[in-house]
Order: sequence, then structure tokens, then C-alpha cells
Amino acid sequence: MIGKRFQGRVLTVAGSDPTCGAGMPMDIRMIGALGGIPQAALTAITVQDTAGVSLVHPLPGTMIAQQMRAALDDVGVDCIKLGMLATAENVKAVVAVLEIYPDVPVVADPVLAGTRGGVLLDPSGLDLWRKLLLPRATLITPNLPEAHILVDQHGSRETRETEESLALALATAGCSVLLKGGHGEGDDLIDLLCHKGHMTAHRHPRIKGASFHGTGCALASAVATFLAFGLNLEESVAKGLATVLKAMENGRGTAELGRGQRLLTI
Ligand code: PXL
Repeated sequence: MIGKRFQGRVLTVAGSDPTCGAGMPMDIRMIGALGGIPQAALTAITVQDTAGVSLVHPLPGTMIAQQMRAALDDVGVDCIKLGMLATAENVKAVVAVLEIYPDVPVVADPVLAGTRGGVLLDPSGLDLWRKLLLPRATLITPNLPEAHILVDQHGSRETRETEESLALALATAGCSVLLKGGHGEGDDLIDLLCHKGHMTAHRHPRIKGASFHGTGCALASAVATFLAFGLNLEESVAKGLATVLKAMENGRGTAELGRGQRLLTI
């Protein structure tokens, strides 16, 4: 890494989204809104709208690796945010670059399957994500279905105990875990941070009857940006969650815009 650390330089490695509400465009919007310096390596071109993803065209791993090197070796990067990787080849290519920069923190959002359907990572890619990215990531940000897939336990009803054991099981790989509770039930939702053996429960009122596009991308990018400015992990997660909650509140009025989910307003 070139130059001084903690200048807010964030490299997002993610897929496209024509709505700009998720994926790389949202990442760039969020990093920029928080005063950071965005850089971006595109992993796949997608066709999607607020209702769903209809096409995914992954780019070659070598293209992704070279885009990452272009950012890392010139302007420099304080934190890397990983989003949709699409294929096993791409996971391998990204991990190979990460190995060259062991000191750069990584916030990895396991984009496995869209909440609106569609597989966003192939099965052998999932295997490599588990084996290679879990141990390298500083923080992973799964939602409940993704956490179940990653630990390979399906279908149990969520309780606070199962959420804690899920987060702990993932953390044994060496990463911190922010387990997002948005897919659970109840008036309040709990986002659970497992960091250095401590559990912190962030409790928020659930925004009822509203589904938002791109909250996962926005959250991982916000946390990555706060880390890139040198805040510690707990502060970065707390501020990241507050930032996305505000964007959801501000985005309530977008319900009539598209056929599907609402858009965040940041
Ligand atoms: O929100 C997950 C996500 C991330 N990145 C891209 C996506 C999606 C979901 O649709 O399309 C490019």
C-alpha cells in the first residue's frame, strides 16, 4: 500500500446494477457520500430492476485481478469491500490478489443468492468462499439465510441462541461476523456483531412492510469506509448501521418508483 494509511480509500469489488441501488454503483455512492475515495473493480455485469435479477454475465478473473491491482498499486487502498463474485474462478482471482496485500482489511459481503431469487455465486464458488475468504476477511456481513448456507445448516427457526451460535461458528474461521437480522421475525430486529469473542446486539425497530434494495451493499460499504478512515471495528459497525437505517427512513417515499423494492436515499 502506497502513502499514508486511513485516508478513506475504499476498493469495492462487486457487480453492476442498472438501478444503481445495489452492487458496485451503490458502493460508490455510499463511499462518496461518507467522504471516502471510491475505487472499483467490476466482477460481473447484471441486468436487474427493483423486482429482480434477470441476467448475470461474469467477467474473467484475470480482468478482476488487474482492476484490483490498478487501484492497490497506484492510489492505494485502506479497506477492500467484497460484494458479488459470481464464480469460483473469480473468488480464486480475488483471493490471489488479497494474498499480496495481507495488511489491507477486508469487509466481505457474502452475496450468495439474491433475496429476490437468482443465484449470485456458483456452488464451487461457495465452497471457495468458505475455505479461502472466511479466514482472510476482517469482517463478514451475512444475513440469516447466507449464514445458514455458509455453516451448512438449513431450516432451523431463528432464536437468539441459534443466531449467536451461527455467528460463533462463522467466527471460528478467524473473521469478525456481523449477522444481519433483517430476515428474522418480530417488531425489533437484532444485528449481532461477534468480534474478538464478544457479542454486541444492535437492536432497531423493524421498518414494517417495506423491502429495500441494496441494504447489504450499502451497509458493507459504509462499514468499509469508516474502517478506511481508521475507526475501530465496533465503531465502524455502529456508524454503518446508523447510516443505512437513516437511508431506509429517507427512502420510504420511493415505494411508487419501481415495480419491486424501495430504493435507499443517501
Ligand atoms: O444485494 C446483493 C447484490 C449485490 N450485488 C449485486 C446484486 C445484488 C442483488 O441483487 O445484483 C450486483
